[in-house]
Amino acid sequence: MKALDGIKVLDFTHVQSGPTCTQLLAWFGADVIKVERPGVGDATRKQLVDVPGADSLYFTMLNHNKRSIELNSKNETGKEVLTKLIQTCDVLVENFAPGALDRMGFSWERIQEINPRIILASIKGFGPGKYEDCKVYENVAQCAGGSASTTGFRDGPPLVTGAQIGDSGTGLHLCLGIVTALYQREKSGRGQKVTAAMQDGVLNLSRVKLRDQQRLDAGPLKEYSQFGEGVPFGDATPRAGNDSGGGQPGRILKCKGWETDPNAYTYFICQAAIWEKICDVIGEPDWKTKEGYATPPERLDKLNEIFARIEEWTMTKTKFEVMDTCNPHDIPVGPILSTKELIEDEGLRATGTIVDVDHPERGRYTSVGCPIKLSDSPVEVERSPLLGEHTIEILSEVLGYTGEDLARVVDSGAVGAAKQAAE
Ligand code: CAO
Repeated sequence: MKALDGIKVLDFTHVQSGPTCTQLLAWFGADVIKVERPGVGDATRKQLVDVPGADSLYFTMLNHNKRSIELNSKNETGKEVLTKLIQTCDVLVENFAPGALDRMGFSWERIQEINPRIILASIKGFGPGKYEDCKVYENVAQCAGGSASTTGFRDGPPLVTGAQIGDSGTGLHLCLGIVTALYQREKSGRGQKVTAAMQDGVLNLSRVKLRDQQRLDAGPLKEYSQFGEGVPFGDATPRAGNDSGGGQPGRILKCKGWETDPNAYTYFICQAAIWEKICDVIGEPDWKTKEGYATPPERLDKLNEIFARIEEWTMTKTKFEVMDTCNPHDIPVGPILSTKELIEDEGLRATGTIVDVDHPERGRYTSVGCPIKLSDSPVEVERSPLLGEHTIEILSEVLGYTGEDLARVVDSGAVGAAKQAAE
């Protein structure tokens, strides 16, 4: 038994943000039916192709455990099938450009008429307002949501991060909205509209930077290295490099081998509670009691000096040796792990967070499994569907088309290559 057993999701999503959300729903046990344009499908199937003729990793890694139906939602018979899907499903998830669903003839009002219990969940780039009609991709959201202006070094340009906080981050937000709406429906009996704007999702994840924006009114941000360097603050939260910027100062420091290995670094946190242990480990026992070093507020204008001394020590060790030495003392450190190291990580494989998946077109590939673990709803990662692989199965088993009626739909051309599949 899975947590979302019995929940049917009409998955009208594409690219990354929406598919991240529906993949999670599928992993929690929902029957996710991905609707794709006949002969074309989700654009990512053919983006960043590494195995000619096979669905790309971009697609396969975002669409596990789903079924695919090819359906032209602008064709009359296609609209009939879509209407039946809306009648049958509990949730419709979409991340089309603004207005696309309305242009297909499926406004929220129409969807509610068809099925008052359905939850319509949408991702858009921006919420209501002057940018509501804009198409948006990941990095636009990172820039518009406060992440880019606060990422990078003070003397460099704004930076985007590798973590897809705009797309996958918003997918996560939407997923939470959907399960919450399903929970409310238990009591109200009604569906509702759930929206998550990518700008809002990034802003939510950048919350601490808005905290710092307001703290600026009370004076300089003493936890930022800029303070110790005597550089005045402007009127907005600055980029702070690798400073933690929070209550426990931290930095990325070089480890043994940094000259040739771009990832021979560790994150090192000077947690106040274990300051004395840090002093012992790095060979500065006098700092435990020395004036200007003994308490956290005293240290704030000396962070560059303190981290330079700690780095002298970390540079004598590999990032894993730093971890092994610091962990027994409860000193919070973290090796900078490369994607290669992560994909080979035995621990992540043991928990199912890194999995190998077999695929008929591309063979075996590695993917990221479900990062959320439910003790009563285990996840088995299954390969993504081929384009239209389940068209006939969905028409007949889910929607009940049989005999001449099924032949009529298949012959109409609304469901792509289903004809060949049926034969
Ligand atoms: N049958 C018939 N038509 C279909 C269809 C189907 N099964 N599926 C999609 N279409 C049509 C849509 O109706 C739309 O047609 P109209 O423009 O005539 O209304 C058309 O395909 C294109 O859809 P789109 O505008 O959503 O796609 P795009 O590639 O032009 O834009 C994107 C992509 C991501 C920029 C846009 O969808 C968007 O802004 N989405 C919201 C924000 C978002 O999720 N961004 C993150 C994407 S991941 O980086």
